[in-house]
Amino acid sequence: MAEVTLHVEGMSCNHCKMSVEKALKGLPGVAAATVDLAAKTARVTYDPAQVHLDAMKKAVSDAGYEVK
Ligand SMILES: [Cu+2]
Repeated sequence: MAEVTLHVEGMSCNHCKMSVEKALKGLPGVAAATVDLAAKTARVTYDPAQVHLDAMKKAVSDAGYEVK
């Protein structure tokens, strides 16, 4: 398992936090996703053999937020 911290723009409330976490956790290969609203980050634990950063960025942007 690998871990990455994404910088996510556009999150303002707990609903946003849930949306981003849900979007990331919905990807095959993502084991855990934890958003820190104040820090505007999402910490993702994932299997690099199954999922790549591009897919995470796309999932977050599809949910309406932006990975910087
Ligand atoms: Cu919100």
